[in-house]
Amino acid sequence: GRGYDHGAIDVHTHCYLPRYMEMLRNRTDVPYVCPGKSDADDERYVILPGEDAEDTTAIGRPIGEEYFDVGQKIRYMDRHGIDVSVLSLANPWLDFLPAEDAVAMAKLLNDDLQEISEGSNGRIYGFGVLPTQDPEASCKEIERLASEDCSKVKGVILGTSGAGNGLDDPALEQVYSALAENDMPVFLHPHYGVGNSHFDGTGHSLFLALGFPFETTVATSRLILSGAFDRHPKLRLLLAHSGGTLPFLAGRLDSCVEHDHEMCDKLERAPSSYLKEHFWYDSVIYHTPALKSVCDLVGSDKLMYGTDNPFFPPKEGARSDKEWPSTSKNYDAIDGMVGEDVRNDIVWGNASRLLGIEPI
Ligand code: 5CU
Repeated sequence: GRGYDHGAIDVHTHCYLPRYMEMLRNRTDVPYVCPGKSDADDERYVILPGEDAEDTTAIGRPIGEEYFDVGQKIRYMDRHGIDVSVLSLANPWLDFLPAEDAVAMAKLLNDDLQEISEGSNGRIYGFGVLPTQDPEASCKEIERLASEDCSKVKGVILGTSGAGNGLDDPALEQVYSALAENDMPVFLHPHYGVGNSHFDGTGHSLFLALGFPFETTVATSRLILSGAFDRHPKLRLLLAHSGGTLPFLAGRLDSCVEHDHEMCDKLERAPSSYLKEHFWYDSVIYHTPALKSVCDLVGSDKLMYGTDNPFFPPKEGARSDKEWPSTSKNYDAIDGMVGEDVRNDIVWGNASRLLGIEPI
């Protein structure tokens, strides 16, 4: 053990629920799942732009039980000192479905999540999924998720596309009202990348290292600049990957808005003040200096533990009993933070307070 008061609450941990996997197996466009080369090989998951290009020899990536089996998730949690996981569907959620299909699928998946959590002895909670293509249906689903029937669903995961036009789309105003009124935090997560044309020849490394956090940075900045938090003072978001580049760029964002004729009078406050009040940040950044920069900007009560499991498995494979280096690296980064209270808050306390999760 690393000497924390509790095992961790992992707020950034994904699962493609069995029902979602079935849907992926029945598709032939990205995202889809296809059989491996032989019966002994894992199926392959084609998820990211370009992964199915004709000139690649390795289509997609192997996808095994670690992506969809909750038993595997619990084994991984036990191996890595994680008491509680707040499961979310991974990207690209329901973005690619026609609205009608997304509405039906969201309900079913959210019910699956509730059922899995109920049978988990307090080890699993969930972030639900919304059919964002249909804002009105999303509002209804938010109300349902806030009811006793879905008590284990503690918030929702959102991508950056919204109803197709980004998060500052006026069509989403009703969704933000519903989220705020129902006290439902949003876990904001990238999928599409920003600046992708600059990443050729680097595999997925720069797309994931830079394109993902750039996407979160742009989507969050646009949301703030749209005045959403002046209109919805109770809206709260948890940002993936420690807020992209925002903890570093917050001062520049403030200064550029202040000096812009079009923007300077539009917001009630400087953009960085919304970053302090309305946002929480996961720790999936692998580096103490980056965690310190989040805490310096917003305070250590806004940072919480995450792993990104089952992405970034060990080289030996996801189902070896070895510790995952990507997971230990995140713990190491937290262990570099000064103060026992601070470390305990990051690993357990902050998520427990935001999401109302009790010790097991
Ligand atoms: O490795 C990847 O592609 C990913 C992904 O798609 N989603 C995620 O959350 N992390 C890594």
